[in-house]
Amino acid sequence: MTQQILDTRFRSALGRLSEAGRVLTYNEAVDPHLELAAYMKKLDGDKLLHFPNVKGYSMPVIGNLLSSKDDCEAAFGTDFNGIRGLVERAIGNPIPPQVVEDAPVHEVVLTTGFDVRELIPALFHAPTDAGRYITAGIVVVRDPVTGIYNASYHRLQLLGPDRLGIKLDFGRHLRLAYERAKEQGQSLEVAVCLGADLALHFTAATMGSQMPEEADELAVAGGLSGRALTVTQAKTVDLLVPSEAEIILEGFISAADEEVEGPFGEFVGFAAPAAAAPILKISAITHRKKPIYHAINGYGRETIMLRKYVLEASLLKVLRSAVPIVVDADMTAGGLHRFHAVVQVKKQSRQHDGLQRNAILASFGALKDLDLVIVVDDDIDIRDPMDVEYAIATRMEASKDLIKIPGARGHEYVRVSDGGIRTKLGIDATVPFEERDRFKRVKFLDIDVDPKKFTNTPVDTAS
Ligand SMILES: Cc1cc2nc3c(=O)[nH]c(=O)nc-3n(C[C@H](O)[C@H](O)[C@H](O)COP(=O)(O)O)c2cc1C
Ligand SMILES: [Mn+2]
Repeated sequence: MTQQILDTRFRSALGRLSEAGRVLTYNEAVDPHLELAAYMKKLDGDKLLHFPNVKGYSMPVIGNLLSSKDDCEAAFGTDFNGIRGLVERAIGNPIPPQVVEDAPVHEVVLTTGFDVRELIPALFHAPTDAGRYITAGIVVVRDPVTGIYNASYHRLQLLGPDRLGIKLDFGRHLRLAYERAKEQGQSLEVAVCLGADLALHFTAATMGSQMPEEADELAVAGGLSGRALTVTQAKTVDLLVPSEAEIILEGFISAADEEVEGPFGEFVGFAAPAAAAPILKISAITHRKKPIYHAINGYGRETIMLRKYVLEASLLKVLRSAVPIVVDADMTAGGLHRFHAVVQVKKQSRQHDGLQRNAILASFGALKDLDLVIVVDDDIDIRDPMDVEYAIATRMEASKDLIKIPGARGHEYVRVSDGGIRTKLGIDATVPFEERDRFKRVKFLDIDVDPKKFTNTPVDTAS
């Protein structure tokens, strides 16, 4: 287990991204109405985008913060294997937050006369959306029954100067806390944190068996980075909030108040329909003197990248103990880092034949939302989709190598499924151990290419 301590604070991460050349700044004026999010979509999956000049607002906006492997590695200051290791240790080794008095997020405190729509450059993301949304807000709450702190992302539609529509899916811990408060006849105090420690961004995106209800997500964030998250008492609600966040919206969700929210384009690529949603009433806005606003496109790479390494770490933890020939796994981009996995195995004897299929079954057991698992041998580059397809083209025989598991449960947002019920598919693209030689790929000389030695001199076709 890694003992590494990382400085995952938001501004430290931004500094590392700049140093690594991972920031693209757009200095011209940009419209938060559709234009900014369109740039994020066009340039998705690569560098962090920085917009210092947002029309109508003084706050700079950043987008695509963690939308690529290179950005995640630069932001965390360790490679993706390191990130997976940190995630793995986090839940079992929580570090309670440390309460501090000196909180940059309280440099400016507004409790009256504010209008969130004028202060925050929340984007109008896509033309089919219902309005402007805060999308990278981490909602921190203390469960009214258990007293345990929870952190989760929830999109927030701007509905008035101090009114936000909040999307609370069933099965979420925040939903549970809200229902419990409702039963007690009380409203639920919350704090929406923007631009917090990246460790908190990761834990807030983690759910299900990877983040059980008993887990205090502020402490798990500390466990992830290896250092306590610093927190401070909020101004108008009885909650501890990350002291170094960029912006915090304090408020409460009242059981009596509902309004229509949506449609909004979600991670699966479709727009969720309009529906009644609870209202978050803002009681205070606090922020740094010069806050940086973070935006995430619902249908964009960052939404799904926030979970990629968490899911891979969970998958590998199960697979390595259940099926030790498993070497590595990748949750692919095309499968939204959630629905498809490529699993790499290393067979070392005839007795290992068949275990690749056990790995398929164990994968489906490990991650509920997985719908497709492709198993390949250790000479296939699982992070190169062409190489994975090569394995399918040359090593998979459809009459024998497709494993179908009908009627299993996946993600309810996948519209082709029946409310989440779907046939899961395993593809065995491995070679039987004894036949490996027959499938060996031709190797060429591993030569160093010096681009300077190549010119555009045309082929002489005259003589
Ligand atoms: C960018 C982003 C936006 C999200 N938006 C919502 C949302 O609007 N409503 C919701 O219920 N879950 C949303 N989620 C999912 C939850 O935040 C996520 O599943 C979280 O881990 C749930 O936490 P919990 O296990 O404490 O319930 C979003 C996740 C991300 C990464
Ligand atoms: Mn939780």
